Amino acid sequence: MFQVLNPLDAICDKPRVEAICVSQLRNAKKVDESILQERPDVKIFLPFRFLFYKPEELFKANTYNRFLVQSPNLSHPFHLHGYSFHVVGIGRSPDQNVKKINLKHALDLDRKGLLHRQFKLPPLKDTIAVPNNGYVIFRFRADNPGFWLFHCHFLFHIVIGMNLIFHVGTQHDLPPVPETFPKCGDHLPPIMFL
Ligand SMILES: [Cu+2]
Repeated sequence: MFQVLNPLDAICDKPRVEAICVSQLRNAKKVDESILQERPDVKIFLPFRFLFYKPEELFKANTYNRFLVQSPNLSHPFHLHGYSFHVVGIGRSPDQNVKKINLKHALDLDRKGLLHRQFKLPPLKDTIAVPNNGYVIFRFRADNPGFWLFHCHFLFHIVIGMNLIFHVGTQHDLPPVPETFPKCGDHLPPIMFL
């Protein structure tokens, strides 16, 4: 008997014997209560998708389309710099007729309270697999000023645009640059082999 962590089917709204979702793990440490309030200060929806080409578009003579083609079962391991976040929900649409979750549908589900969330000691992570055609809900307190990269960890997805920057605070909130921070001129030119 074994259990799968992070099942690809993303059925995470009920306990299962054969699988555990990350959102069902419990944090062994104390969780900041204010993080768990029903309404967060700011709610951000971040939809992303792949562009699908018809074969005749993809293989058109004298063109080189720069987007990737997605395999249908791919989940995207999103990683946030500068923070850990509490994972409170993972899933797919509860509407069996909806095969793909888009922004409009996610907003609609959220408004109706149908996006499953669990607030009992949600685990702390800095990377989470976003299920294909599904969603992840996480929370963090934006108290670390800076410019923080949030991106899919497949490097070939970063280069086609699956990444963004969270800008937290203002220039005024940033600590001064350390005096020992490397600058131009700190390195000698490379040794030349003749
Ligand atoms: Cu990806």
